[in-house]
Formats: sequence, structure tokens, C-alpha cells
Amino acid sequence: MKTEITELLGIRYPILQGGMAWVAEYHLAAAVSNAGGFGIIGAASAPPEVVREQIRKVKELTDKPFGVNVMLMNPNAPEVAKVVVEEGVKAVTTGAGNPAAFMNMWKDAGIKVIPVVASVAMARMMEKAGADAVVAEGTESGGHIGSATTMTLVPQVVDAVKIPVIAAGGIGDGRGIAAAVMLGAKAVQMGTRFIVAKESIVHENYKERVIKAKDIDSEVTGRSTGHPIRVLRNKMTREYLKMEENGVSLEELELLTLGSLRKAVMEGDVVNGSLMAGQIAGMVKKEQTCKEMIEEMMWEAEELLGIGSVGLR
Ligand code: TUI
Repeated sequence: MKTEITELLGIRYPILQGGMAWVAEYHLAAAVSNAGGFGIIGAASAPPEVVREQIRKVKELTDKPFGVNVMLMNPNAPEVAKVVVEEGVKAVTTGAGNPAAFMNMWKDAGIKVIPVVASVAMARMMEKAGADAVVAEGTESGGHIGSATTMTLVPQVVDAVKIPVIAAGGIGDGRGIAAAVMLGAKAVQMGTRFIVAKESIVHENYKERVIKAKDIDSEVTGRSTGHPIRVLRNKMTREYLKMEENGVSLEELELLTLGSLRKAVMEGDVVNGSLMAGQIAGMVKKEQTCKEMIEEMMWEAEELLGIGSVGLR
């Protein structure tokens, strides 16, 4: 399936892997790129030298294009922004903020810039600032989220900007990809389904929670702090939400979540850990290789869209 995004990124299939904190490390990114999608290293709060190391490891495992997600709430973001230039990555996606300060540096280096946005206003601003594309991410997503749904956000962003739009949030199979294309998207970004990929280093306990999750098993913590985060419900979310209800201070809430994602991903602590996942978790049923997932989804999407090798423009 050829689209403006497969051309822009030099990839076979219009599927980007989300830049998930702790989860999107080099094994996963390389596997997605090798399968014809666009693998992404999630820099999250990693120190710049760790990000450099991760980039170099992806290069050892694949000669296909891949990207880096720069999480803008990270105090190290300016240094990470320089590392991606020095290492010459194909594209950068950004999350949780406005990447305007880095845009010129990236563009001058020939890096494609794809900000993740959760509103039409932000999409317009990013187009003006020189973005090559945007990811319109609906509130169905895991992790840090906005409030508009994918179904409403994607077509509104498509109407508002001329650059290609990538849909994210609640997409986990070929039907979701076909639906995103119907809404005007030129590609999709998926995170939750890739958590359970065979190549994903996520602890088995976390993968099992995603696979066993039902449709309404996610919860949004932190609405009162201005940083809403979608996670699977557990002891941590119950305590967090109770504390939020009782008006507990920001500092105390931060203490509860501090390091809790790492605890879930690395140690498999599904009780006190932060199990970031999107609402699509209810549809994720088994561990598969990235290649199996991508080929299965693309076959399904192309069947539904009634396209074969002709391509989509
Ligand atoms: O960034 C994400 N998802 C994330 S980041 C993350 S790590 C984290 N951990 C704890 C607290 C906060 C973050 C986990 N999941 N998705 C992309 C995304 N970006 N969703 C929403 C936004 C966004 C929000 C506000 C983009 C721009 C924006 O604009 C703010 C501004 O500066 O105008």
C-alpha cells in the first residue's frame, strides 16, 4: 500500500510503531522496521547517551529506516534533539509538548519531523512551523493523552492541514487501519499491539495483562494534574484515583507514579506498576512477531479497502 507516508519515510507498509517509554527500545524498533513498518525508539526520559546507544543498536540490526520519539517533557530533550541529528536518523516524532524550538535544527539536518498532536490547533501550528506530517492521536491511546477521540480528531485534522496525517489511538488490526484510511489518514501509528510482540522486551506479566484486558479495563489517572495518563486498572490506579479525589498534592501523586512504568515493564510489577496501554488492549489476543502482526493487518486492511498492488494515493 503506497501512500504519501510510505514515500516520505521509505517504508513498505503505512504502519509506524509508537515511541512508547521503556517499551520502544532497539529490539522492537528494529523488528518493526525489518517487517516493513517504521520502528521508533522511544527516548522518553532516557539520558542522551543512552538514546545514542539505542540508535546505534538499531542500525546494527536493520538497514531499513527508523525514527526516534523525543518526549518533550523530558528535561534532557534539547540534548536528545542534538543526538538524533548527530546520528542521522530518518525521522523524529515528538510527544507531550511543542517541538517548535528544535524544528529548524532537524529540518536543516534533513530529518523528517512528525509531531504527535491531540488537537486541530496544534496540528495547524506544526504545519506552519514546517512539520512534514502529523500524528493525530486520539484519547483511546495509552500513556499521555488528549481529550478528542480518534474518530473525531483525524478527519478534523485532515481537513485543517495539507501535510499528510497519521492516525493513532484505538487502532490494533486491519479494520482499524482501513477505517483510518477512510477518515483521510495516510498511515497509522500503533503502540499497544506492539507491547506484546515477540521481539518486545516487556515483562511477561505486563504482556499477559494486555492480552487478558477487556474493553473497559483502562483508566485515566492524572486528569487533575493536567497530565492525563491512560493505564490498565490495578492497585496503583485505584490508590491514585482515590488520592486525586481527596485532593492530594501533586508532589504526593508524582511520588506514587515515579518510576512505576519502569517497574511494570522491567520487573513485571503489575500490582504497583504503571501499565500504560490503549483502549484497544481488549482486542490484543496473542503474542506474535512484528512481521506476523504487520502482514496479517495489511492483508486484512487491503481486503477491506479493495486495493491490491495498485496502491493508494
Ligand atoms: O506523548 C505521548 N504519550 C506519552 S508520553 C509518555 S511519558 C510521560 N510520563 C509521565 C508523564 C508524562 C509523560 C507516555 N505517553 N503521546 C503524544 C501526545 N502528545 N499526546 C498528547 C500530546 C500533546 C499534548 C500537548 C501534544 C502537544 C501538546 O501541546 C502542549 C503545548 O505545549 O502546547
